[in-house]
Amino acid sequence: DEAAEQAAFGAIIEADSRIEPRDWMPAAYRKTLIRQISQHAHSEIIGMQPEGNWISRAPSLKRKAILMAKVQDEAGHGLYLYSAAQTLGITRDEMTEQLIEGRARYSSIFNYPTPTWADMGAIGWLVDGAAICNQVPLCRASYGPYGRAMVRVCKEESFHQRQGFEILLTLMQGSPAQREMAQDAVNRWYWPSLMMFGPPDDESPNSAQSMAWKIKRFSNDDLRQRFIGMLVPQAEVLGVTLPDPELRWDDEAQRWHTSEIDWTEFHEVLAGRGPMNVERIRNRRNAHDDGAWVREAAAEYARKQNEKAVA
Ligand code: FAQ
Repeated sequence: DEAAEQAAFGAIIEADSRIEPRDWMPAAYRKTLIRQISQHAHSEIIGMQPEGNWISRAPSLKRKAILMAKVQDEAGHGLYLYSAAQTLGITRDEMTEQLIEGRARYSSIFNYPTPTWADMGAIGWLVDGAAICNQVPLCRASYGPYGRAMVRVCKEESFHQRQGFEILLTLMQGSPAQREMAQDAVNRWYWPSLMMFGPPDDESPNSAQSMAWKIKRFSNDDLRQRFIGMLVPQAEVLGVTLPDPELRWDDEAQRWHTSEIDWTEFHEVLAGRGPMNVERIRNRRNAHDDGAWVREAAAEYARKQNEKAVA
C-alpha cells in the first residue's frame, strides 16, 4: 500500500541510495525531476547555438576541430538527458513540443549573443565552469539515471572548461586588441554566469524540497559562492579582471562579498525578453521542421520492417 511505498522511498533517500525508474516514487518527486532534467536537456541543445555560431569562423583548423567536438558533446549531453527524462514517463515528442512552442525553460545563459571569438573562451571558462560547479554535486542526485548521466557529462565539461581557459590565455598573451577582446568577453559573460545558479536562496521555491529529496545537494547561493572562489585565482593567472569592483573575501562572514546581482535582468531573460530568446527558439523550430523528412523516413522504414516481421 501507499504508506509502505512511501516508507520504502524515504528509506532509500535516507540511506543515500538511488531511486530507479521502476521504483515507486511520489508524484511530486517525478514531476520535479521531469522539470529539472528536461530543462537541463533543453539547455544543452539550445546551448549549441551560441558556439555553433563560430564553428565556420574559428581562427585555425585546430580551433575549429576543438569547437566542433565541444558542440557535438553538448548534443550528446542533451540526448542522455532526454533519455533520463523519458524514464520518468514523458516522451521525447512532448519535450520537443514544449521547447519549440516556447513553453519550456532552458538556462538563461544561452540567451546572450556571441559577437567575438573571445566569447568562445569566456563561454568555456565561465559557462562550462559554472556548469561543472552546479553539476558535480548532481552526480550524487538521488535519481539513478540522472546521477549517472552527470558523471560523463561532468568529465566532458571539465575538458570544455579547460579549452575555454586556454583560448582566453592565448588571447591574453597576444596583442593589446586581443587582450581587450578577451576582457570585454569576460565583462559580458561574468554576471550572466553567476545567474546560471538560479535565484537567491530566499527566492528559490524549489530548493528546499529538492534538497530534502537529495536531488540538489547545495543551495543556489552556496554553489554561486563556490564558483566565485574558483574563478578568482584563475582570473589572476589569466590576467583578466572580474567586472565587480566590490568583489572581496569577507573574512568575518567567511564568504565572498559581491555587488548586487541584477535580478531584474535575470527575470527579463526568464520571461523571454533576453537579447537572443526569440532567435534561439526560432532556430530550434526551423531545425526541427527541416528534419521532418528524416523522422518520416525513419517511421516509414520502421513500418516496413514491422510489416516484414509480421509477414
Ligand atoms: N535559467 O527554485 P529554483 C549547460 C528557474 S549548463 C533559467 O531555484 P531549481 C552546459 C527554475 O527552473 C545549464 N531558469 O529552481 C553547457 C525555476 O522555474 P520553474 C543547464 C532558471 O530547479 C555549457 C525557477 O527559476 N544546467 O547547459 C534559472 O531548484 C556550454 C525558480 O528557481 C542545468 O540545468 C536559469 N539560470 O534550481 C551547454 C543544471 N535558474 O521550473 C552548452 C540542472 C532558475 O519552477 C554550452 N539544474 N531558473 O518554472 C539545476 O541545477 C536547477 O534546476 C537550477 C535551478 C539550479 C538551475
